[in-house]
Amino acid sequence: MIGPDIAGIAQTLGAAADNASPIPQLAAETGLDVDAAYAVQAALLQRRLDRGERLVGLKMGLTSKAKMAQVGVDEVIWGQLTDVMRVPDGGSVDVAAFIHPRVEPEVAFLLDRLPEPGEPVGDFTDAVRAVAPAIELIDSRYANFTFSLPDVIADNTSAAAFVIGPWSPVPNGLDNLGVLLEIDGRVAQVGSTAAILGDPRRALDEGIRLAGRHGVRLRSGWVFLAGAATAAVPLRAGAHVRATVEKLGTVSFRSV
Ligand code: OOG
Ligand code: MG
Repeated sequence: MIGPDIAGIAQTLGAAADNASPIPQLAAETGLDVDAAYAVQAALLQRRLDRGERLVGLKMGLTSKAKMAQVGVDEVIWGQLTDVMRVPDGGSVDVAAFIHPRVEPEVAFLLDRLPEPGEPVGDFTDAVRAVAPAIELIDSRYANFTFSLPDVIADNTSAAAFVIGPWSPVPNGLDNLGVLLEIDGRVAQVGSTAAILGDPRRALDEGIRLAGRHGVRLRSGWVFLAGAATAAVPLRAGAHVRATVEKLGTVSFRSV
């Protein structure tokens, strides 16, 4: 049997992102399973590297029940972040570059000394140099923001842009910090880091394990997004978006 056309699907998804133009879901029709979907994601990343982008980190997706329920997919997934997706703290983003952008509050880790493949993360403070509040801007390339598990994996887990706040040393506990997302000064979501796999530190173990299955090894100096603690909120033009994580501070950007 001939398998799905990995390069062709990556091309379709890449063009949808470049043109901010939605496409129908494609996994069922093309017979894409989870492994093939990660192969599409790898091809999409290669397409970005070929045009000069740099791989700067890894993001986890669907590490909280709120997120799983919002999109109707209940498996932890991961995607890849490049330098052009990074928006400076306090910077601005043009919503016209996206199809139907949403924002979600996250916790970011700055990676330091990672274990060898197959080894567990020993001391978290060896593996992670610093932590920061973050905002992820997600933008599914599928119409109506609707997808299956392999669809969203192939689409680099809806990764579109991210903003990292000030880095702080790793605090004593990360497992029960209040999380707030505000739009134009109004509360849009409230939650706790406990929503992220019970403790966002667990997201790193999962990231190392799941990405390792597909030959992706996390690197010192990378940014790691542990996944949203709350559901995502649609982003319109002219909004001021701010996320606050207790003990870690705030991060913000504006949309135009
Ligand atoms: C998939 C990406 C999920 C998260 O933090 O849970 C994600 C999506 O919701 O489109 O980034
Ligand atoms: Mg996210």
